[in-house]
Amino acid sequence: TTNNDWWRGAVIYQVYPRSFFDSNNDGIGDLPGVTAKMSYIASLGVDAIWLSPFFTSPMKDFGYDVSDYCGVDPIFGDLDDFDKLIEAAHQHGLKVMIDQVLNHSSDQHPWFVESRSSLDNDKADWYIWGDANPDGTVPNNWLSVFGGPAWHWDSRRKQYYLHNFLDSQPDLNFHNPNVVDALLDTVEFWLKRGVDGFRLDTANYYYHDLELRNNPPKEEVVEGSIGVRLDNPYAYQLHLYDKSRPENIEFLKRLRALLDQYPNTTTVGEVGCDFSLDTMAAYTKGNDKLHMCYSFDLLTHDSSMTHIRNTMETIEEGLGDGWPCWAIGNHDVARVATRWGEEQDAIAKSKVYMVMQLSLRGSVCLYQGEELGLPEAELQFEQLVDPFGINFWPEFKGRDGCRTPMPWENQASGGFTLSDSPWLPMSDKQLPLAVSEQDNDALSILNAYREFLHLRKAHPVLINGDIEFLSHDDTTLEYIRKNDSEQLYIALNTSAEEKVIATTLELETFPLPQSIQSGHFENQQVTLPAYSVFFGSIK
Ligand code: TEU
Ligand code: CA
Repeated sequence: TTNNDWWRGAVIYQVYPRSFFDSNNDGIGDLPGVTAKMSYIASLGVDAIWLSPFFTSPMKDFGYDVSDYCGVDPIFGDLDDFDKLIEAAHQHGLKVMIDQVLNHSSDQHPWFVESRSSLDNDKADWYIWGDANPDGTVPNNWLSVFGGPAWHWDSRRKQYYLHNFLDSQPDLNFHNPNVVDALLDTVEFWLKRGVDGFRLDTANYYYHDLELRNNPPKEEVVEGSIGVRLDNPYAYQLHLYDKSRPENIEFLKRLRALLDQYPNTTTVGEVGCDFSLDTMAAYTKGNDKLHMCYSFDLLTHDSSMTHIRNTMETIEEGLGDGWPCWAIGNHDVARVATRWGEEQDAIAKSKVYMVMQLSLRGSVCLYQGEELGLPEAELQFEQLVDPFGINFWPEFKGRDGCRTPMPWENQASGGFTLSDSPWLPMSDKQLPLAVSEQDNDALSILNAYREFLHLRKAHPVLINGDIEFLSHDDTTLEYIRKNDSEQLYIALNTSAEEKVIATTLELETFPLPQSIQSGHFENQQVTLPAYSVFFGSIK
């Protein structure tokens, strides 16, 4: 790989700034807090940071509702703090990617304030306005991801506007070229400021069907298939018209042309839809649209190796010269140690998934706290702040449980803040896993991450090698990574039982760090104790 494609196989550490480190003790993490912890991030051995939104925002969706795309919200600091963050990151050899929420703005954004003010202002069609039916009902059957119809009545214009998310997050009208120009200007603003790339929020939502056709019902509804809940009617529609429209391809090409003027920059698009693997392929093939995408396919409740193998094989078939990126956790889903773990063995099991994620083919997004094996925080209804969770309680407890502050130290405030009231409480379940507790424990999951990330760098086959799957059952998986200089055999066991796999390969044990439970090879048999992995060099 040349410097230009550092992103192929990069490990991207996602920082949720509100919950990372609070530098001024107001209870909310901020940009100087991220800068203060830069050497910790660098100590992990990751390549880049993805910063969740820090832009000016009324915070109805905690920053995913932007009211000034070129400003820093005072809660997080100012532009000067941002410049310092970039500088510190670059000094540590880390790239910085920021989160662009282009699909929708806040309803407080001046563009929307103007758009809603009359039927004939300059920005009248910068958002998606639709007339009521003669009986006053909404224009069509489109639904909001966060519950209820995707249309909200505006009494001044006497029209509905479209919002795929909260009604305080109106969708921008990408069919209007002025909107696209204005958004690309904001992207360029940050490129000029020295960012190395973007995570693109809801990258497949940008265009809607101009005819406003109804979405058809979905034939088969699968639990958690795209991170959408079965308790939400949204899951029962096939989303053919409200998002994932073909016009998006041309927009992504324009976006890419802009990025190509700034060498060594990259994008990772978030893709959430019913045909996410095809969409990821369509968006990344040809190296003229997005660099990478991630989907919700590994953010679901299905942790079986059957599902993982199917996902990987499907993407490998469709992707061509495109490049995938995998996330097994983020700020939208229950923490992976709880979602895929069993209370007792969560850490041992998480280490196996860590090795899996870092040895499959593709780049990796690693969500803050995953390296600590943090379980989902348990919150009471009264403690919730996520509107999505509040809407769907108690079937769905929302996204606050994966967003509680990072435990830096094992004490009441978690070393996150000196304030008595952090914006979300510290989780008692997480404090024993604080950074300070794990730092000096050679066998901790934190050190396992560091050691394995180091090993990954030392063996580029794990980054750029081809992948070939051998056998699997629901809890074991074998595969080979292969490039011109190295061939590695990998076997994983995510079950609590010992597993034995027979092989005809001639293997030489490839030593793994002590922090990772390792299997062994003898008489053409790979023995995998509970929650272990085995690596062999193929002779
Ligand atoms: O998420 C998009 C998205 O599809 C999620 O709403 C997802 O379905 C849900 O969170 C699963 O639990 C992005 C951001 O990652 C999310 O934080 C924002 O709330 C959302 O867009 C709106 O900007
Ligand atoms: Ca603060």
